[in-house]
Amino acid sequence: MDSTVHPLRKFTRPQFERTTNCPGCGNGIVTQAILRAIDELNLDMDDFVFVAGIGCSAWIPSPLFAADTMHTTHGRPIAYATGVKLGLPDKHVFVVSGDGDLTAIGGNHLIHAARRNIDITVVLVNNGIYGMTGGQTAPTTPRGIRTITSPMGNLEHPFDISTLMVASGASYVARWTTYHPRQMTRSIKKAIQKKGFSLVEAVSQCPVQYGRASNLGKAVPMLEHFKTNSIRIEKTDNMSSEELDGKYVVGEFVDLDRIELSEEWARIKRQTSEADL
Ligand SMILES: Cc1ncc(C[n+]2csc(CCOP(=O)(O)OP(=O)(O)O)c2C)c(N)n1
Ligand code: SF4
Ligand SMILES: [Mg+2]
Repeated sequence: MDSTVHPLRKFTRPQFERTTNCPGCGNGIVTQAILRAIDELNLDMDDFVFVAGIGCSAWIPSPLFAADTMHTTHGRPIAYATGVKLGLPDKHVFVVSGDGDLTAIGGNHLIHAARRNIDITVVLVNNGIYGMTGGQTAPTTPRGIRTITSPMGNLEHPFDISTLMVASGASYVARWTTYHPRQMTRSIKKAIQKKGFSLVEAVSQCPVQYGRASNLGKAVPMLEHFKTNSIRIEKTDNMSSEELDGKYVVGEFVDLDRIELSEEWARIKRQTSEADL
């Protein structure tokens, strides 16, 4: 093999030589974590359907990945993915989209997909902002952070997405930052293999919008910020909310087995067709 060719290049469409990401964007690290997970599991891209919404992170699979991809509407990738999974239950249905897409306009789709426990894998890129539209406050923007729509600092509390997903009924939930690419890859592998709704929250840097408005700066200081402020979930048991303020709690939040929707759907269809005979 030509050593100048990136080992994950085989998973991307040959006509695309560049991604749409700005230099230093965490989306590149998340892209590699997803493709490495597929590579390490020895899975075929033809077994996947990737579904994206609208936003910078939604460009991760579409049109780059050499697979069936759907670039859908803002806030609706989970709804499209639900239809794909029920129609094509043998496919790995994989949603990649942003925090704004999946927890603001698409928030209800997300919690109800977790409640239904449909076998979809979600990688939710949480950069704490609406990156693509110029850096507006999102439901994930930390308190006090300046954005173009909160120039005096955000007054609102952000969602804790991973905890929200556990409470909604997801079967597998993990959170890592882009400072943890190996752990993120391992969790994506588990999420793909899990029969049920699984979500990996990828806390990621947007140096262009988030970094600029909040004065956190460029990619490297943002990665250092993730490194310094991350804490493993196992160590948080006796910590107060004040001690956890500003920290990124990382690790596996849940890993369990529950009745899954597409299998139940297939069972009912079988019963109905047997009753018709
Ligand atoms: C119905 C609808 N509302 C609003 C928009 C504008 N819009 C496009 S992307 C986006 C936010 C994207 O933020 P996020 O999902 O966090 O992705 P990021 O760009 O940060 O990766 C918005 C508000 C749209 N395209 N469609
Ligand atoms: S605007 Fe931010 S999230 Fe979007 S590609 Fe650029 S750095 Fe990444
Ligand atoms: Mg975002």
